[in-house]
Amino acid sequence: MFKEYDPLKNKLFNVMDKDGHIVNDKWMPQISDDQTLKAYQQMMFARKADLMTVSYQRQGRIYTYPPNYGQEAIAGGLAQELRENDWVVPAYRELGLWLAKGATLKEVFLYFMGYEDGSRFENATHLLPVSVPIASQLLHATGIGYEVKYHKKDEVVYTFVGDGGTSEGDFHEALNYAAVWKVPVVFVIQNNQYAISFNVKNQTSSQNLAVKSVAYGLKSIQVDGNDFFAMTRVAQEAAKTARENQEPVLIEALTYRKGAHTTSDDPSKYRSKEEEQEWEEKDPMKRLKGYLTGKQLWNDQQEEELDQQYKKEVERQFEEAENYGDYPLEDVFKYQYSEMPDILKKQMYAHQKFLKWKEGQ
Ligand SMILES: Cc1ncc(C[n+]2csc(CCOP(=O)(O)OP(=O)(O)O)c2C)c(N)n1
Repeated sequence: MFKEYDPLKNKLFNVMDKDGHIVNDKWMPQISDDQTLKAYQQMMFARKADLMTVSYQRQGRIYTYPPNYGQEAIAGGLAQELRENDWVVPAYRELGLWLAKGATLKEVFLYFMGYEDGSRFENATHLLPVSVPIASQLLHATGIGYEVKYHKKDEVVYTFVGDGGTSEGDFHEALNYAAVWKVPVVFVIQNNQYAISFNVKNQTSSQNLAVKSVAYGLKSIQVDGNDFFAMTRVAQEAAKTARENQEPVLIEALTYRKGAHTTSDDPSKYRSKEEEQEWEEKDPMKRLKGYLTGKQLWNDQQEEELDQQYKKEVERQFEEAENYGDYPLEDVFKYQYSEMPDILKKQMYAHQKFLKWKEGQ
């Protein structure tokens, strides 16, 4: 696969067209109808949760949120390969992966409500917290990959970055180190076309983002990230390369952020309705639904019923998060070191004093 879709050939890997027809049978992944349907339902849940979270933020009930709307097939496909002991080292736009790893929506809500407990996943193993400094997480992933290899563990590390993040030095350092030391890390670029308002066309002079792997000497592919089957197949090939050959892989998944960058952004200021419409036709949910309905595995009525169930479930978890209780002041300072250094203690006491003074005003 990596030879046939060598990024130097600038050839996009896809399996399914925009209506859900299989157009590249040779590379259709091994996946049962049941598993495909289950994946679709999980993607539906992620989308429902995502849209409702934006709405909660608009109601002033959550501070901020980076929407995943339109990017669901990337997590959907990768989740098919993800094992319990594999690692997910995310940026901040990987809702589907957090859920696939076993984080609860309530934990995700807590994070975006500002609670430190939103980074403490009760049931998710090997899931790192959100990383906001762009591309910094790639170095952490590479370090984890080195440890995994050193101790001969049967684990793969999946890490994520946006198109804008490929211009950070950390991206290049991580790829170089990973390729030199041959660590089992799968780097995923979620190329959603924009770094806030900055279009990917202005981000690089390279013919695509996957090709950046060539200089460092690791395998890579550019894949249609809105095609669930293409993502699933790429995930299978990448996991095999990482797990069995102990080699890193770079995946550039082409997608489109249908929502805003975060809830503080207004995309109508920098992109056209025509462009949004063009991508609407390639929507990942619509395409997979087309496939499932074409095979009579799913219909609108089932979708409506499940949508209602999911709505209730999202509401339930949101209410739990909303009633979580007071935010402990020391949490801001507590988690930076295993033992709090004096300089932080001083800051904490100063802040406590300030809050007391403010109360008295
Ligand atoms: C090191 C660093 N510089 C700048 C920022 C501010 N910032 C937050 S998101 C963002 C754009 C990131 O775009 P991209 O990597 O394409 O990811 P996306 O948000 O589209 O998923 C920037 C510049 C940051 N968080 N970290």
